[in-house]
Amino acid sequence: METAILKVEGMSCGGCVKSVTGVLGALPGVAKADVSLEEKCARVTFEPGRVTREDMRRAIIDAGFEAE
Ligand SMILES: [Cu+2]
Repeated sequence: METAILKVEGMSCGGCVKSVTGVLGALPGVAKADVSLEEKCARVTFEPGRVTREDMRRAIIDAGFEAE
């Protein structure tokens, strides 16, 4: 397992945090996603080879937020 930390912009409440946590958690290969509204970031534990940072970034953007 590896951990990736992505910056997430555009979250304004607990509902946004739930959305981002949900889309990340739904990606195959993601074991765990911790999303912080205060820190504007997502800390993702994942299986390298099954999912990439770019997949995570894309999922966050598709959910309507900004990610890098
Ligand atoms: Cu919200």
